[in-house]
Amino acid sequence: MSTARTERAYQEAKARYAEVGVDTEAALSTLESVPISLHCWQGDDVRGFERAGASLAGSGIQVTGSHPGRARSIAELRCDLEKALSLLPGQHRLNLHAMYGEFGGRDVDRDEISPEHYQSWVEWAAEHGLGLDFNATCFAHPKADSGFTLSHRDSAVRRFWIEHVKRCREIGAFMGQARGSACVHNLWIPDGSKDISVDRFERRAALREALDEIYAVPYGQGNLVDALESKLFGIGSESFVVGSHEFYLAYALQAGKIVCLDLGHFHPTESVSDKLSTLLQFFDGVLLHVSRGVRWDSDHVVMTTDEVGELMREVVRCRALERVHIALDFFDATMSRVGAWVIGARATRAALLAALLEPMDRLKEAEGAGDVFARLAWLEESKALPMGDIWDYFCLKSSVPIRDDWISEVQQYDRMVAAERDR
Ligand code: RNT
Ligand code: ZN
Repeated sequence: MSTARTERAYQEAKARYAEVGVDTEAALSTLESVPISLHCWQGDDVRGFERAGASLAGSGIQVTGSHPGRARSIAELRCDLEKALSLLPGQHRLNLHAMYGEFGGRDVDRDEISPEHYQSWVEWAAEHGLGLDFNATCFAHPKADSGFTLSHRDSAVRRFWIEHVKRCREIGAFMGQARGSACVHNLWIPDGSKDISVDRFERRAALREALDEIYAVPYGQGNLVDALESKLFGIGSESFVVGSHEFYLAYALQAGKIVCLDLGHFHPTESVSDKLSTLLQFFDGVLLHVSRGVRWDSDHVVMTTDEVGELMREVVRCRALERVHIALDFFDATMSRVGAWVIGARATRAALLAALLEPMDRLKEAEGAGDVFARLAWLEESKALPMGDIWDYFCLKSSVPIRDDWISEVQQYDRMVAAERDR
């Protein structure tokens, strides 16, 4: 697709949108500035770079596939991220898990990590203009093998994980300060049981107490935002999950924290997008883990599904772009890992563009007048607007490949990486 054709198509599309009261220039400048947090763990199948070598056993999350080319070192992961970023329009952040520190071949246990282990990530992020987000890693560790961490019945195990998360918050605040942009520290724990539990109250009381201790250390909101991620069930926690949605909702509200909504962590018929307009009444912000669950919390690569579309429309309709932190969360080892990042991040941003291009004035007018027919008609008509031409132009202006040009770039990189890494 030539530059001239892309520009011509954009001008026509812009005029078409103007007819329905949508300013495409304004939409594009907003789209450019909204950061999407890229999850580092898609690059290496959630393994991390600790010396002991992590296994996900007992963690309730599962990576499947054996596509060649997994990143085996920080250098390889950065190289893959750079490739992905070169194909992605708009601003990004990098979302790190604690197990991705630079430990220099030493055994640094989770309760011993400190900011120095993440210094090189801060430098790399600065070089690429990325903000940083962070996550405690309360899984893939012998002390998590029982399926319990912060709510473990043994206080020594609880203490270990409390220390880990406290350190993670310190590291997050360090990253936020260093990058001049608040770091979102998200806490997800696998705690729960496969079968029916009779001490739900005790486990939740233990979690509550652990969280109180963890959050007792204050960090300025400008440096650190604390988020809590609930789950409905996991492998090995089918019957009981300590950190349920209600638990964190109540905890976060009284403690001044925010909650993380992962698209794969609710009943399949439950609408996650509908929760936004409620949460935004009571909380400063919301963290989104944009994911795609297929029958369960399978963490498939994100596509522009109806669900993602509806979620982004709600973010825009709630005028909450400043308060909603958009992060990706999926892991798929059946295909090019760089390709998976690019599909997911482009799909998320394309869904956001579609939301920003919604003929809002027409819709509001119809709704305000009680004209439910016109509202529905406009919702349908908006689907036929030429969004693809606006997206192509956005890619052009962002100096990333237009249309399908990025597919062959990924394939070429993938072949090179596979040849190098899996000999
Ligand atoms: C697990 C949660 C969590 C993880 C990452 C690796 O069910 O979704 O966000 O995917 O922390
Ligand atoms: Zn998640």
